[in-house]
Amino acid sequence: MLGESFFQARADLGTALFSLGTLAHDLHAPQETIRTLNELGTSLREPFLFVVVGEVKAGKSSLLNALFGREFCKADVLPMTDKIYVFKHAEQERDVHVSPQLTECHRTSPALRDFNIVDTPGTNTIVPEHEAITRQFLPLADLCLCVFSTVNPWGASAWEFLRHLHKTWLKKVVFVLQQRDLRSAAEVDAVLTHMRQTMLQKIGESCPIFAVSAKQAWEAKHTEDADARARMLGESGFDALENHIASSVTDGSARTEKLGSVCRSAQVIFSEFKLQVTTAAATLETDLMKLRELRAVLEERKEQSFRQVGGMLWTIAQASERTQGQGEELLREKLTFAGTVKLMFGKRGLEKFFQTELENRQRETLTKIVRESLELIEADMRSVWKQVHELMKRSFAAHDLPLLPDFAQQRTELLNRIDLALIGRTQGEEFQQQMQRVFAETASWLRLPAGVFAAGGIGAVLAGALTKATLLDITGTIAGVGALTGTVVALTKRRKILAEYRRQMNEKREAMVRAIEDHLRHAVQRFYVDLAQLFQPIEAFAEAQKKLLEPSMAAVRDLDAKLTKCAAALGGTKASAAAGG
Ligand SMILES: Nc1nc2c(ncn2[C@@H]2O[C@H](COP(=O)(O)OP(=O)(O)O)[C@@H](O)[C@H]2O)c(=O)[nH]1
Ligand SMILES: [Mg+2]
Repeated sequence: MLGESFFQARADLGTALFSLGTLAHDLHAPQETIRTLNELGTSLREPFLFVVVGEVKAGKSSLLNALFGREFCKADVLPMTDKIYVFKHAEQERDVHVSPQLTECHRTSPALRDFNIVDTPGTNTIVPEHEAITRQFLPLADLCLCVFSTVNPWGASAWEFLRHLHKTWLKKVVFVLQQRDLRSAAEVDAVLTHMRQTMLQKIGESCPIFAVSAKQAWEAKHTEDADARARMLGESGFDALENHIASSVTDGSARTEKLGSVCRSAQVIFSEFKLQVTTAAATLETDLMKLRELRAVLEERKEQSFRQVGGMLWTIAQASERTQGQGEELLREKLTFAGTVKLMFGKRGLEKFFQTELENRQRETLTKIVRESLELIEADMRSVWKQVHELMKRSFAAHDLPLLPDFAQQRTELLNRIDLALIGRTQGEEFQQQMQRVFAETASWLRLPAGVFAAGGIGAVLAGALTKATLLDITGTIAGVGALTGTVVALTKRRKILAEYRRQMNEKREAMVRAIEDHLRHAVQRFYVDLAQLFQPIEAFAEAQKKLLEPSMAAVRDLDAKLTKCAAALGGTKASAAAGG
């Protein structure tokens, strides 16, 4: 096929441009970029333009038919002297009469997708209009085939036509001595020598010249046997002509340079996309890693908070055990014989004394411990917020790398929102609101009115309420113990009374510690869930983006290979499409 390697390179580049267009679309590239890509693609499809000139019956139409292996120009016994015919590709065959001198022949022949052909009437019959039109085509032409026949190679009109051609157009002219099969080799050589001389004399140029037989070439191209075909093509002189056309017009020409330039433009656009996609992917990877780190830090801090709660509970248990011991001591002292008798006879004095005395002691000790511990927990939680905020600032610091605009914008928005939330909570009211939320259940368990936290820290509020509640219902214990004494003989039962007091108090103390533990653990848990929720949107975003980016990453890899291959095939272009990345 004529210009095979050129068309292969062009097809490869076309495919690459198509993929690039798809990627541009996926990445929401600016309209301008998409338009540029479309234009690059369209410019690739521009067909070559071949113009054929020569005298009537020189064999111009036959030459064209043989070149493309298809009979789309009519080779006539009767010369077609009337018109210029432009052969173009179309889905439907028809002739469009543009003017009395010019007809556009729309043909379905696939070769015409890549080559537009201008078949001119003979230079010896040319009218001024024909010549004017022919001259219009020449500047656009990639090749001008000037055909002479071995039958009558002296055609003066052809030389006349060429003499008026601008030097620039002469560079595109290739001379073809047609119908070579009608003469002997020696005669053909003599004609060629003569033509070379005339060329220098008349037009002052030494254009390439080929002696061919379109008849033989046509037959060759319609021969099944490959060896015979090659031999016949050689004999017809066509292979030399076609090689020349391929190397000077299609492959080695300005057209190839144009492909190279389209390829370079595609590489520039691609390198921008590649940088954006790979930066986005790397950013996502880092973001996700930082988020995992953050989660690990939170997990660590949570463990720490739980340990703190454990310590606090131990202190509470210790203190209340101590107070209980003191109470027991007191009880033992008062359970003298007389005291026991008084108890047995129903006097409530002792009971009242115990109740006030022990409750006051318990309250004082517990309030202090609980308040201090809760203040520690609160400070700890506040410091968690601060730490997380610092970590966020460090981990997601802004960078100047080019990112996909949509991606960059969404990511920044999400990060800003987290930042705002973090600032809000590390200082002032929002933190208090969160504490209120976190301890909401504890508060309702203690029957505290809503909004009570606004007044001060959770320590003061909860500690006060904790001891007022029925946790250490000493009254109940004493009453129970009192009831017990009523039914027994005092002295012998003193030990039993003390034991019962101890049992009940232990039970209540344990229940209290357990209840406090439940609530504090719940609050800590909630605090961290709350905190983790803050990062959920950016995590979800990063995961979703990672999935979304996968096809683009694959496209980038594919395009990298495609464009590198194109650049290498077109030569002279920079070795790799990776230039930008
Ligand atoms: N023997 C022979 N005849 C040819 C060859 N090329 C063209 N002819 C004949 O020459 C005549 C004129 O050919 P045509 O292509 O119509 O010439 P045009 O007027 O220049 O387009 C036709 O009868 C062709 O069959 C060739 O290579 N060998
Ligand atoms: Mg013709």
